[in-house]
Amino acid sequence: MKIWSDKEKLSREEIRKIQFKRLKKTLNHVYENVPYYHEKFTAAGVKPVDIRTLEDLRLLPLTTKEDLRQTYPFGLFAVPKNKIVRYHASSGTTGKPTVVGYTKNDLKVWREVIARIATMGGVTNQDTAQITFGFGLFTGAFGLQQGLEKVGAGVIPMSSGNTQKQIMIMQDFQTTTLIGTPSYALHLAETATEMGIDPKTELFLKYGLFGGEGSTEEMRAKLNEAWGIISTENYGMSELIGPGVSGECQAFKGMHINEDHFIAEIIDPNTLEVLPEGSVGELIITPITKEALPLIRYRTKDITKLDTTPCDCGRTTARMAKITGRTDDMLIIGGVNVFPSQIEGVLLGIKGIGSNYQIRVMKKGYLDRIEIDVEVINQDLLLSVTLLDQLYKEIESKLHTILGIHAGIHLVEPKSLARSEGKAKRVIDMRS
Ligand code: DLL
Repeated sequence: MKIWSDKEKLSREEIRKIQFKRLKKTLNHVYENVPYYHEKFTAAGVKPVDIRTLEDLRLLPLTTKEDLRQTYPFGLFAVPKNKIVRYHASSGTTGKPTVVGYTKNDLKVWREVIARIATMGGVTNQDTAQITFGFGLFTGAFGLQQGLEKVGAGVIPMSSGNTQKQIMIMQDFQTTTLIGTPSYALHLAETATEMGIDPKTELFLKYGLFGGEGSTEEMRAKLNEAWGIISTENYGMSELIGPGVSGECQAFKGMHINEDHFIAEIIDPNTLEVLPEGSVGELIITPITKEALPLIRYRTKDITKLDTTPCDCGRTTARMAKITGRTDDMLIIGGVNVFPSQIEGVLLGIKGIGSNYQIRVMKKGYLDRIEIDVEVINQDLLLSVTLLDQLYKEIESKLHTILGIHAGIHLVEPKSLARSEGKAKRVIDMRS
């Protein structure tokens, strides 16, 4: 099986050497060019010169989404705006998104790390890859597109939705590689069957590259069976690059981290102490080649563990295990990140509804669905179809603007939702 880059086969010592050199460069870059980091380092009593070994990284303060929120939109950018050639964004915890930027070189790095992941998944220039992630501010689609093209695959930028058309194109273009979330891939297989097309024998898929949301081994087995494919998983995050942080090879022993571009640590999310290899904890990532937005020790909030033992595939890079959960309350709805605080922000800004609400997350077939019960303030409103419809539409469209997804809204009688006696349990996730 081909390995895209020699950088994936370096000795552990060589990897650490490269990481340290690039880390030092990145630290100097942010210290000199991002006043926010300069102050943050000063407050922590540390300067780039104090970092003398790779292990000294832990002396540096962690970065969180809150830091990005406070400096919205461009406060953590380390280059002037005229060096930015691309913007993307992901969900913030409130109404404003988290904005990320890329220089020309950042895009080059992005293409490279995706090319590696695509190769791990089996993709070559013989393949036709259909991207079902949404093209737009989300990093998933554009990120994968460029790297797949670098490998030489023929990309079909289908974007999200239009499920029946996706199947038609898969059939007519003889798509061999499916790119998307695992839940949408299952939905697609089901839809093909409903259309009277056997996904295994009447379509041409060989590979699935899935990511953007968690999945289980059971789900992989279902996907492989339904499509007759080899599926691999990949992981990433907008703040760090988008997809491309890590990807799975066909030894299926975890996702290889592109360690010449990212340093990974695992911390205890409560004490914030760095944990030894193999421990389960929160993943912290420091990108070490990013020019536009080099975040230092970014708290991903994702729970996993690391393994640097040799892999059967011949790559020497550390592998991260499947994400088993998050340390915050972020929900992932069909690959879209949703914070309950975003929903609350919208609801509390709408006249005519109370402050009590309940969010329910469920599966409809293989797809995620979010339903929100909201109390109206005035009982009489429930008697007027016109007013009710207006209110419903207002809530629906404001939530769609902020979340980027459609939620099912149920307007209910005043004081009909259960009141909590302690911490309000606003979210019921019925998916697991
Ligand atoms: O989801 C980037 C991406 C796109 C990765 C497409 C892979 C494929 P964000 O929208 O910023 O970026 O969401 C990042 O999604 O912190 C995880 O909680 C979750 N996530 C991403 N990949 C996986 C995965 C993209 N393979 C957040 N398993 C992350 C579990 C994942 N969770």
